[in-house]
Amino acid sequence: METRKYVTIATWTMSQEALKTFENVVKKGGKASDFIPQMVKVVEDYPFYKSVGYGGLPNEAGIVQLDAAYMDGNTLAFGAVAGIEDFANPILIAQQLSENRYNSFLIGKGAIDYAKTAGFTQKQMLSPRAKKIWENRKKAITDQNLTPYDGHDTVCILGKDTSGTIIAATSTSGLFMKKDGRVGDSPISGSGLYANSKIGAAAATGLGEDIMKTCVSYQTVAYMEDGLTAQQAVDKAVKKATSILKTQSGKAGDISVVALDKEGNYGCATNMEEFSYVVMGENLDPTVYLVTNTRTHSKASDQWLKNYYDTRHKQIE
Ligand code: SD4
Repeated sequence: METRKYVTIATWTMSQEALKTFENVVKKGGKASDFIPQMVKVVEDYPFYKSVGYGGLPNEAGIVQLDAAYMDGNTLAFGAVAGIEDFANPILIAQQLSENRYNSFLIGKGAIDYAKTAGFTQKQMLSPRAKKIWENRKKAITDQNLTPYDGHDTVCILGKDTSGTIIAATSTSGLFMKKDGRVGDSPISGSGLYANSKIGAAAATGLGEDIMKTCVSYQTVAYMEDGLTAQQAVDKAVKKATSILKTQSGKAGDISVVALDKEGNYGCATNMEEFSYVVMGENLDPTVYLVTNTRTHSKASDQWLKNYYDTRHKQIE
């Protein structure tokens, strides 16, 4: 039985504004292939999120290299870019590439040349704020002998529209202080995202190297195909990925996954202490929830949200 005619779920609180912006479009029967990339664009354009689009943190060499992907669950069309520099909205490039039968995933210079020829908006993506954070972090890594690889949040947005089309999209500046040319899971089908309108969709955020070892997005969709709901599937997939990694490699990085199924149920699971996600749908206003690695879900309080936004907008010394 169909639970919700339409539903959208996104990783991290940073997606809240994007979902709110398109709430009416979604309700009025907008197409997920239109509104999902536009929602991701809102997050890419927002300068205070240090892990996506403009304001995203640069790699070890001080260059912002972005990854993004788009998947259409009706046709399984898939497009992606990796390590793209100086373009405002990698998600729009990924979506256009998904229309290609061949050459639908481009990296580095090839992606840049394609985007230039296609006329996508060019932009210097290193914001003054991101540059400062990068400089401070570089110094802290040397002074305090810290591990450079933390502070990374990919925006993943999944949507089922009133026609039953399911779309998945991701966009990220990747792992903080990544090496030049490093690509994570976000633009990789089955790892960072997967969508099939006949079943459901899933998308992941966390340590790309570990997500790619477990293909957790595909695994989540496969569990839905076996008959599990979005929440049951995502719980099982995150648990399995974490346990395989711990057993076979000795450790598991952060993995958080959002999912929705064709009935319009949504789900989210994490192996982190706390992870935030945003949902919106039929009879469901845009709401931020917190999930824990013990599978409790609770609505984020006003105070929690205030602290979140205060931290994001804090002056960087
Ligand atoms: C990556 N998975 O490049 C991305 C980063 C991320 O939350 O999602 N962080 O590995």
